[in-house]
Amino acid sequence: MSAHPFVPLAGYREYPEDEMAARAREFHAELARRRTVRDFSSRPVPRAIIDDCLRAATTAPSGANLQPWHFVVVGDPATKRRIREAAEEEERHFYRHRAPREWLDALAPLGTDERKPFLETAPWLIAIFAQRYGRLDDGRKVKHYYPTESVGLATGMLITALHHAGLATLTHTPSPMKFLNEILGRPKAAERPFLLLVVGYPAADATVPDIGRKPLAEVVTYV
Ligand code: IYR
Repeated sequence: MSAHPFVPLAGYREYPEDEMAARAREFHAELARRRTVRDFSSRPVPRAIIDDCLRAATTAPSGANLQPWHFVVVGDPATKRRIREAAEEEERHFYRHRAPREWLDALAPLGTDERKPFLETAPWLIAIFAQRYGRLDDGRKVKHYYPTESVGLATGMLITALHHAGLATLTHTPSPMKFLNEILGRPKAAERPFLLLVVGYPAADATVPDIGRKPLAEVVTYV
């Protein structure tokens, strides 16, 4: 591996403190409007917008900067249908047999069940894979570090970017998700499906559960 030169920190910007405070406040207000949506419109979303949001996601920090992620963006109706069918099969098993009572109770306020029509309705599904290792051009393996953490960070940035652009998302985690490797032709040993992000406009009559976020005092401790 060749050593990289160091260059000046050109992108960093410092703001006057009052401006910094306003930016922090406004950014929170924008993110606080984000809601996970389960009712999607079929209205198309231009691919260029998805690409820019993916560019934003791939700025995430990652272990040794190895960027251990792969995003499969699915717009093809036949592939979306296959994903829906496979996910619903897993979910049927989850809701009817696999989920313990305690888990079903925790999900009750969300009103979820085994039906996942949004997997066909929404214009885009983004299947996010975490790579345990990558490959050099000559085929040799390169071990990745902290792939799960890295992909979690990139996914958070992707959700933020999509929300900022004016799109709705649903973080969907059918379990197990190995069918995504099969359907999308991703290598099974190297890549683990991390989650399936449903992306589009909310349906005109979309509703969301009346649930909130824990207050800061409950989730933050200063020492
Ligand atoms: N994967 C199932 C169940 C589910 C689990 C959690 I944790 C959620 O926050 C929501 C749903 C489903 O998608 O219905």
